[in-house]
Amino acid sequence: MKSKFLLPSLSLLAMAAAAQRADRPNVLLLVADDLGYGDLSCYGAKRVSTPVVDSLASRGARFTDMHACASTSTPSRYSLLTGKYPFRREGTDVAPGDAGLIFLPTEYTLADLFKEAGYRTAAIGKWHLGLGAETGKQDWNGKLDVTPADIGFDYHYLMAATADRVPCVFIEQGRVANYDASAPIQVSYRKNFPGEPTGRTHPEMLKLLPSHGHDMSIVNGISRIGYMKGGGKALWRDEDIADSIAAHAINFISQEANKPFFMYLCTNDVHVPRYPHERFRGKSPMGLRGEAILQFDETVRQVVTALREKGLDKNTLIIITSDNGPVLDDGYRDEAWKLAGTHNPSGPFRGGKYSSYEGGTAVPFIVYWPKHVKSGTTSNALSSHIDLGASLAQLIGAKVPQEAFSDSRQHLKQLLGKSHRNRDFVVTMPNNRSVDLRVGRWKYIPASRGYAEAWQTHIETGYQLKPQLYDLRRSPYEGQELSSRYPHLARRLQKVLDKIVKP
Ligand code: NG6
Ligand code: CA
Repeated sequence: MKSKFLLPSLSLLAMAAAAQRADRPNVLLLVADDLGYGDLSCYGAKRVSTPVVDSLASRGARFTDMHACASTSTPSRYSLLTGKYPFRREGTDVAPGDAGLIFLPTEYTLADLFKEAGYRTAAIGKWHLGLGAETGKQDWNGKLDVTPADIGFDYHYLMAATADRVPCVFIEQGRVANYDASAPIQVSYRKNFPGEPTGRTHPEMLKLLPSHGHDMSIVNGISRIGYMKGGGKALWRDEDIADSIAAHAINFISQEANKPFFMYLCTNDVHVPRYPHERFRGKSPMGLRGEAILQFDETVRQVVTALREKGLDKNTLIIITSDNGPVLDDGYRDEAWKLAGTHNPSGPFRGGKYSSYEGGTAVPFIVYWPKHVKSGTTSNALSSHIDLGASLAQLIGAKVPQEAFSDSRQHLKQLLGKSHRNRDFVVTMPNNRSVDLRVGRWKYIPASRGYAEAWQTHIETGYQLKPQLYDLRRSPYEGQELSSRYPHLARRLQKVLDKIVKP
């Protein structure tokens, strides 16, 4: 009798679980590089128009107070994928192109989460999180010993670091894509290979000149950080990077369309060197940086069109964001600084990439999922990338190991724009590896060392030898420093921060 009673209810449970699984959305996490809060027309940009992203924003949710975890790529992306602050681990600084994988293979990532839940998972585009077991020891002519497969990604097609760092080749499933056996690859971050031209020795070979740094090996008429030799047909052409990333993303989406996917899709736009495809040339009054923003919008169009054509657009949760704040002169003479005109890539915020100020980590964040996110939502909730891990686990009903996503909190309602409640606090890490704090309207920047203004990039870092306190409700631009007016509050916020950093 008992078993008779149990059987149907078990199968009902199984059916319910299957129904829930069938309803689980694909997740497309699209991360731009150095795209500023003010760089999209849906965030107020006037000198550049991003109609595709704007349309997703207007049919979904647009966040106005979302923060990346750090103001540079490597630490920001490490935290996004692990739900752990970058200051918890050494070796999460901006990585050279020959860095070993910066994750421990045992570290739980968003890719692990989705893979264990039966999703197929992919990382495509800009990586900058290291490859191989050991820095400088990769075999670029064979198979890499440690790859994103070791942290949950079934498929990868990646730039090892950034477009301004060697090796200038894509890595697909642990091997150099389009490998050219006639031009074996050598990489060094210490010294040049005898007889190889560099930006310093052969500026006449360059189609884009460096403004600071970036004067080492020349690939495709652009000098980079680091030295490389060989590559032949495998070397990328900067003009084709965006299309190649989009094509590989679309190809992945198209395979096994009956199985849900998680894709971590990272554009090279709008990081330096900005050298978009010829079809964008002359299309922006802001020159190459403006064209890179147009190209970013075009990448989104290509991928969203593919989703629609496969009938996947309704049940794909699309998140569009950036890894850190913007910079105009990041090392090449692309005239971004001069041609920006009235365009403020940080929007209303002070500082930019590298900064402690809001401009360092305040990023665009758009969530589109017609089934569950109400069209036209604007969320002013104070939010952080750190919560994606716990929130997406909740979304797909997955149980994660206890130590997983340890700094991440479940804010699924906020993520879907159904609640506009602030996170209790948001912690961010600027380039000098100090730690800054937001609690509601208040921004607290502890005393830290470093240049107050980085003269090469013209960015105000906000690093000062005394603590700073700002009221963002009074002005989002951190203008009036209030720590001597509210000394108790400043001390209290320092204590909050101390507890988070050393729990
Ligand atoms: C800096 C580079 C800059 C950029 C940045 C990392 C120089 C002078 N500057 O060191 O061009 O590559 O690192 O950017 O080399 S990020 O967005 O990937 O973090
Ligand atoms: Ca970046």
